[in-house]
Parts: sequence; structure tokens; C-alpha cells
Amino acid sequence: MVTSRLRLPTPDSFTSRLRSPAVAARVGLWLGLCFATCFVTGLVSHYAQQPTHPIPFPTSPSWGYRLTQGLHVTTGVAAIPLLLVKLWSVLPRLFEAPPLGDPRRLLLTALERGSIAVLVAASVFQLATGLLNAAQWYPWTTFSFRTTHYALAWIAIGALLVHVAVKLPLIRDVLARDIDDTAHDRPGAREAGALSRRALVRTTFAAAGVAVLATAGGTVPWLRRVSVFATRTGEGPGGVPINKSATAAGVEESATSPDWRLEVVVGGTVAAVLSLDDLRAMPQHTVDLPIACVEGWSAQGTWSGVRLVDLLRSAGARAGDVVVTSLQRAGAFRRTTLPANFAADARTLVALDLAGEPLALDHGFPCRLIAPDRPGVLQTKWLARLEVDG
Ligand SMILES: Nc1nc2c(c(=O)[nH]1)N[C@H]1C(S)=C(S)[C@@H](COP(=O)(O)O)O[C@H]1N2
Ligand SMILES: [Mo]
Repeated sequence: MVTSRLRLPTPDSFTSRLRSPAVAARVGLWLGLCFATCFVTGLVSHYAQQPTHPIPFPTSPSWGYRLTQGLHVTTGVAAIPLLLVKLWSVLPRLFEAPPLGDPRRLLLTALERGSIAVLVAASVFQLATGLLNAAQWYPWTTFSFRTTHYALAWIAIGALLVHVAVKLPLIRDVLARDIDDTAHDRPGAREAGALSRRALVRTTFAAAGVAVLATAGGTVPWLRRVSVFATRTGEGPGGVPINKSATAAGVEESATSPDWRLEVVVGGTVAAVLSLDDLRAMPQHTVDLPIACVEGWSAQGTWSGVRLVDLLRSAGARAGDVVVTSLQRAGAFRRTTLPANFAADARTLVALDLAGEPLALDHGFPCRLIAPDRPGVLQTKWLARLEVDG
């Protein structure tokens, strides 16, 4: 009797008609669309964060990255309930015996199951790490989130393409039939579920919708009140949330020191050393530009300060890539490269003010970089040095 208790279930152990290709295909279709959107917007984000761009990343529209990254996080979050229901609906198939007698079907089954194993593992990893990242919780210290998330995106999308290709005839036929049609059901699925298939699919889409509303508030201002998952919805100074604080970055002292200066280095030589008063004495410009964090939240700000092109020109520099260094001593974002087309854009500022007030210390006082259509992570705060080739 002990042995029988340890026996694995068979597909016939699962009797609910809800676990059906009809449900799997309908939920899977939307899951696939979410994954495709997540993949494309993820590629955009990865490319935007490269220090150099063989094909220039555009500076317009200024809200482009805000939109693509908002979509990335939103579709990723929507995919979580969809994936859970999809896996639930196909679970009995995990316990199917392989067709050992038929080499052709065996090969196809091995291909299908192998791609599904990879797909499930990669999907769970992507959604879990993405969610943790959006919640600003970094439990990993041994691997880089961005590199790993990027590499696994290719694996997930590759496995997804194989999966869809293998299943395409079934998907098409199932979607052409009524949702309650039983033509493709497993023989063991003979009992009505606790709710109808239609109700299950609708509930799943509703859950995805709730998950979207709960996160989209990080991007869409009027949704903020319902956004329990959006971690950066609190208003910061000037209506822009604060990501890393000056204390956390260890720049409180250097940023508020009367000795603070902005160095402009041209071709390896210091060409200008500017105090805050020097910067204020230069022509000031105002732009409306968003901070769009890779974690999904974004907020529009009204920034004022010196045009970067003016600053470089006054230091005798030619336009080119600009290496931007923060007062921050350590951390991945203390130094960023601003591509030449961003440096040349008239909207790119060394910002001194936000919403008509001097920058709050946590927003980058004495000055920060703000450029259009740029990932928030590269909008360097607490500037110390700008470097260009001669
Ligand atoms: N020096 C420095 N600049 C930085 C960061 C940082 O950690 N250090 N964080 C970046 C990130 S991830 C974002 S989203 C924006 C947020 O700017 P805010 O805190 O003013 O909203 O600043 C960017 N600039
Ligand atoms: Mo960020």
C-alpha cells in the first residue's frame, strides 16, 4: 500500500474540464502578447542603457522611454496571473507517459517538453526577478540583474517561439471553436469545473487587469491612488519621487560643501571649473522632461538650468560623447556616458532647479543631468565632472 501512495498522478487524476486546451489557448494568447511586448520593450531599454550606440538612440519623443519602460513593467506584471492560470490549465500534461513506441512522436514530444521546461523556468525567473526589481528589492548580490534578465529574455522568447510553432495547428483549431467545445479535451477531463470556462478566463483577465492597475500608477498619475504595488508613487520635492537619497549615496557633505565645483575636462585637461554662482550666471533654460526609472515608475518635472551644449561650448569643447561623473564615490551609476546626440540636444540640461525651486539635495543638488528620452538610471545626480574628447 505504501508504494501506491507514492505513485505519481496520471493525466486522468485531473478530472476538471477547466484544465483544457480551450482555456490554455485563450489565456496563452494574451500571455504571448504580454511576453512579446515585454521582450521588445526590454530590448529598447537594454539598448538605451548601452554607453555607445552604433545606431543613435533617439532623443525624441522625450516620453519615448517613459512609454516603453512603463509598458515593459506593466505587461510583465499582467503576465504573472496569466502564467499561473496557464500552468494550472496544462498541469495534467506534465504527467503524460512519453510515446516510447513511436520514434517520430517521441522526438516531437521531447522537443515540445524540453522547450516547455525551458520556457517555464525562464518565464518564472524573468517575472520573479523583474517584480523584485520593480519593488526595488535586490536579494541577489552574485549576479547582475540587467545582464541576467537580458540573457534569459532571449532564452524565454526562443523557447516561446518553438512552443508556439509546435502547437500552432492545435491553437488555431481550439481558438476557432467555442470555448466549451470538448473536441480537444483529455479523455479524463469529464467533470464540470467549479465555474464555467468562460468565467475562469474572464476572472484571469480581470486579475491581470487588477495587477496592471496596481502597478501602472507608477506611470499614469491619476492611477496613483489605486496603485498598491507601485513602490515609488509618493510625491517627492517638485512632484518627482526620490530614488537614491544623498545620504544613501554618501554625498551629503560633498554636495553641500562651499568648495563644490563642477569640472569640465576637455581632451584630458581641465578646461573650466565652475561654482554654483558661475552656473547661475549663465543663460538659464526651462524644459519639461520626465524621470523614467527602469523600475517602471515615472514622473514629469519642470527643470531649469544651463544647456549642456552652452556649457561645453563655453569650455571650448566640440560636441561628442560626454562622460558624466557624480560626487558619489561608489555605485554603478556614479559615472555614465551621454551619447553625442543627447549632448547636442537643446533640451539636455545641467539642471539647477526643479519646479522653480533649487534642486533638493536628494534630487541631485547642486546640479544634475536631465536629458530627453533617457532611462532614469542615467540621469546622473550630484554632478562633479563632465569629460569630452578634445
Ligand atoms: N549619482 C547618482 N545618480 C543617479 C542615481 C544614483 O544612484 N546615483 N540613481 C538614478 C536613478 S536609478 C533614477 S531613476 C534617477 C531618479 O532621480 P530622482 O531621485 O531625482 O527621482 O536618478 C538617477 N541618478
Ligand atoms: Mo531608476
